Amino acid sequence: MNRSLQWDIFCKVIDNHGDIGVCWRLCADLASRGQQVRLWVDDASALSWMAPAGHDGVAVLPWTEPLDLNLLRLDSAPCEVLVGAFGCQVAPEFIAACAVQERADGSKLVWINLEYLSAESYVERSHALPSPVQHGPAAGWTQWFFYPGFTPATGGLLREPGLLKRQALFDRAAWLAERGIPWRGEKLVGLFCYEPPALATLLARFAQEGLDGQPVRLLVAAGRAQVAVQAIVEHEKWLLPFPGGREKLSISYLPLLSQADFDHLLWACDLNFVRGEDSVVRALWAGKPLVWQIYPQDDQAHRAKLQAFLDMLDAPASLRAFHLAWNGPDQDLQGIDMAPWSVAIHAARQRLLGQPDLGTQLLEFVAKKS
Ligand code: TRH
Repeated sequence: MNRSLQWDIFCKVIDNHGDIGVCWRLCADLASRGQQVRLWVDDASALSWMAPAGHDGVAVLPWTEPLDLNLLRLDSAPCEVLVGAFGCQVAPEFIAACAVQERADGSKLVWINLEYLSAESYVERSHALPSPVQHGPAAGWTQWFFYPGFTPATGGLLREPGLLKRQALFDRAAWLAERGIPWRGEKLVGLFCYEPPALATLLARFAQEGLDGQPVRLLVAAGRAQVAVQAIVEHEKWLLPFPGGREKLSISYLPLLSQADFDHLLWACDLNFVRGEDSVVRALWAGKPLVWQIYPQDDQAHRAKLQAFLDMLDAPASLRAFHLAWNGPDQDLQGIDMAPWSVAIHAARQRLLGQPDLGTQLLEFVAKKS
């Protein structure tokens, strides 16, 4: 059992839900292992649906500029681990307050820069490297880079204790009934995406062929995925070229789900389309064939990142081709080949389950550095 420490995690919401999604998951994971966590976030609005019940041991505090230090009882609960998520610049007034505290009682804090997830090789080289602080009130401290990743030489993936047990107890028919989703045994396909140019082709494919010769029920996540699908299917003539299309493809639009319930969606589906960095990891744990829409970057850096992910999966040719099309600018789409995709994801999941998870590794890392 790790000693209980006071963590302060800083998160800036850039866009979409990944920054707050990963930070919340980390906070809840740490708290469930007996840690005390303050999450400082500039926009906590998504937590109202992502984590409506909050979590014991996690306090969510507004990251205003300047930070309201009255919210902080450093005297009663000094920061012992400081985490800046995804390259954000931790509030300087917070660091100054910690420095005063450190001088007053001789306490030492561990400062972590939590980086984005990637399967690229630089991650192994960069993980756990120190960066000495040269200037300001924290001069002389060290920041440590902590890189999540897919190999034992990285910081690992978030996988909270109890995940596999919850998954084993999951009852898909009961969950669908609770959610009011009609289900007549169709193949269930989860759709969480941005606006892939090939989306119309995918919908047409399902309306023509279903999936693996069976009808499809598409479960569309709230937000951008829903808007993108509706923009296509609400065109009154869209089904005309597909005789019988209404029997082959049904669509259910989902409300915003809590993170726990978003997992249920991934576990319920036979095939998961996911996007960004948190849902792809959750889809890996779900263990069903998955297609990832990577978060696009202006400098095209996401292309190498996608290749590295496919290499990590040891993806069969059809899964690679489908990913390249789904993430590409064109409307073409290759075939869906469920059996080999399933084998690849299952093998990756088994391998990744054999590696220590991120929360465990972070606690060990901090214990060594404090
Ligand atoms: O929303 P995203 O596209 O987030 C992105 C990426 O992480 C990207 O790398 C990052 O730079 C950018 O944000 C700023 O996809 P992601 O990462 O899967 O995050 C979605 C979160 O939202 C995830 O924690 C699951 C959660 N979610 C729910 O809890 N319920 C829902 O109904 C939905 C649709 C999502």
